[in-house]
Amino acid sequence: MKKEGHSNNAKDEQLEQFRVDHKGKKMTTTQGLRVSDDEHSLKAGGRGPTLMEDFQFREKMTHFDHERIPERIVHARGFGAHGYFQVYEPMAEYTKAKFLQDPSVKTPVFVRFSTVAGSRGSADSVRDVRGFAAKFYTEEGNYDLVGNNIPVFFIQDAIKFPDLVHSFKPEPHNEIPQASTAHDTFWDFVANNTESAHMVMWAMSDRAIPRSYRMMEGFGVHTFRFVNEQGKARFVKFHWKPVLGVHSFVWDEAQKLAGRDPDFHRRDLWEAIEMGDYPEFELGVQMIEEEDEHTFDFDILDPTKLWPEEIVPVKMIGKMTLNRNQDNVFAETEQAAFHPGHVVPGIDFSNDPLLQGRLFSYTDTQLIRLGGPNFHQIPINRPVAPVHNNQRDGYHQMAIDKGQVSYHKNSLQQNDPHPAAEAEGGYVHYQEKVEGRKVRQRSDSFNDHYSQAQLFWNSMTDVEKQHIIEAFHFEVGKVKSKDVRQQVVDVFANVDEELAAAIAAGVGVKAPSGVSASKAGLASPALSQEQNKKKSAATRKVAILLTEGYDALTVTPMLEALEKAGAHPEIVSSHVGAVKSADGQEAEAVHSFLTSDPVIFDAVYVAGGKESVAQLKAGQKAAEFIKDAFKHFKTIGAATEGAEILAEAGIPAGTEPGVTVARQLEDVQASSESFISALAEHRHWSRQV
Ligand code: HDD
Repeated sequence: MKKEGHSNNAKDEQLEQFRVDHKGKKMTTTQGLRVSDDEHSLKAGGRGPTLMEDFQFREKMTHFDHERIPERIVHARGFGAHGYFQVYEPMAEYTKAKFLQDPSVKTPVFVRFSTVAGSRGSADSVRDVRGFAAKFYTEEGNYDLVGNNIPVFFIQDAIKFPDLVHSFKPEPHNEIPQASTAHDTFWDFVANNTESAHMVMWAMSDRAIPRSYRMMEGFGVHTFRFVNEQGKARFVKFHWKPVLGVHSFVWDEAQKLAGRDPDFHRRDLWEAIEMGDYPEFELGVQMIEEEDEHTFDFDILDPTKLWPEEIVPVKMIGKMTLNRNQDNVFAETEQAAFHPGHVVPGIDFSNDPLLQGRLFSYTDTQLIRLGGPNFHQIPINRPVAPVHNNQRDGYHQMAIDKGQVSYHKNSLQQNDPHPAAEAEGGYVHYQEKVEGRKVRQRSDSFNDHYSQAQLFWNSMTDVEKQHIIEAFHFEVGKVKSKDVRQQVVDVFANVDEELAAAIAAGVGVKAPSGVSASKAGLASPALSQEQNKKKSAATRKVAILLTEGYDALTVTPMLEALEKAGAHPEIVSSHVGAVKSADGQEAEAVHSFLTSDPVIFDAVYVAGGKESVAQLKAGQKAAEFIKDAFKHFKTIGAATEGAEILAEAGIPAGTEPGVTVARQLEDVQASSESFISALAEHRHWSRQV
């Protein structure tokens, strides 16, 4: 049975062959033998020892003992979803990639979002970079865009990747801390490998605590190449832009969420898809002509540099829609094997030394993680394009390759399978002319570590700057070595003196002196998420606080307004289950104050009704709920007696931004509309907390 939302595309049909539905079936062993009893091992007498003969026990236990595979060395914690991609218009002028030509074609995709540092069971809401890996199942083979939600990287050369990762993973002597860069070794790495300065600025910004996987950008990071049918190449960078806009948590909320709902992001993605709020991302490209390669004040091969959108505009070329949840997390998310080297004709690499190293690492890691060279045959990894070559055997071989011949060239099979000419879709690498001496070196053009870190800082609004400073205070404040803390401050003085002084003030070290003045003013407004905020209440979760005896007239108009805006109200009450209004209507509370928390909602509304409000006051939890939501700059509303809870929470209604109160019943309608407009603002930073 296909679930609603199944996309019925070529990949889905392929996966269907592997799906197993156990409903209504008899239990068997893995050999297909029917099982008569699955409760008792085979014993010599009811109290006697288990017999060696018990093949059923042995099989069940052995399988269980082998259920786990190694987690990913980075990006271990992740969650995937299926969907499709459609191009807006033919891209033939720039690339011959077939999936980028016909707007009527829906190319199946599987996307895996992830955190980077934490283990597979770590919390979703930690401060970290997010992975954004998309697999396009094109008719020319799989194309993987394996990116992050930050457009630059910490290092410039892949040979440093193991060092970087060792520094941010838990420290080896005591395996502390989990899923966090707030410790000595990471900041020691940063201070002594200053190419990381730019990415660290992003990692300390709100980008590293996204509200949802559905509300973050994605970037291919590296410079790739587009090549068209005529063989003309252009440099290209890839962007994913979320249709809902980019939104983040506040840090206190993110930390609380790690306890209240460590699965927040996967739950959010799963539920959005189940409810039909299909996440959408537009794909954009920035392109640079080959002849302009050296015309910028940064090297386009340097992965610690972005191309400011004001200089190289992003052309939106298509849209991805995620419309189907996976059936089995292990089979799909866990076994998905991405690789930046999975390309199709029309997409090629650049000499970015980080990308070049990645082209080795990804297959290598799958060999250990997925147990051998046939991981491409695992259902989620299979291309929808046919596979024919002379690769044979190996662990977990699923194909039954027929015939006598498994080599090339041959005469016994008329040279089949035979290579395809370029015109037949054979992949031909772009014939870039390269020459040089063999050297272990980095180009001098990679030496500027600070200009773009500064550009990022200059592009932030005051609130965003404040959040960055607070993030530094938290992270560097956790570093035990005073010497490392001082080094960090000294390094960031190269980015901005004010920033460095502000960091120093929070982490007990000296502010820098005698550092050269910062380059005045260069900014890229596109980098600020506040300045580019998309206002919408769609898909937001709103807690409606009420209990027995609530006034339904204060609830119905609000529920209608929220539904119209595409938001999702959920009732939080003193108990889970049916709640009766004063006039005998019934509402279903899906949460109690015990099972929920303000951090899982975007806004809170307190219903009116004498009896309900009196009970909420007596229970004390409602005022606490409101206080936290207020502290996290969220929209708060109340009607009639509900305003008493706001007063109890110490919120001066009517004067604070994002707080709407309907004093009279006749105001509820208008107040609901103001509530929706406030909700669309996402946060109310001008609030004094
Ligand atoms: Fe990587 C996984 C993204 C640099 C080596 N990487 C991995 C994933 C993402 C990225 C999203 C998770 C894929 C999934 O969901 O399964 N990695 C990036 C980006 C980078 C980057 C955007 C810089 C621009 N990575 C990078 C370097 C190396 C690696 C320089 C090594 C030379 N990455 C790996 C890996 C992983 C991986 C060890 C772990 C699991 C996997 O590949 O499949 O091979």
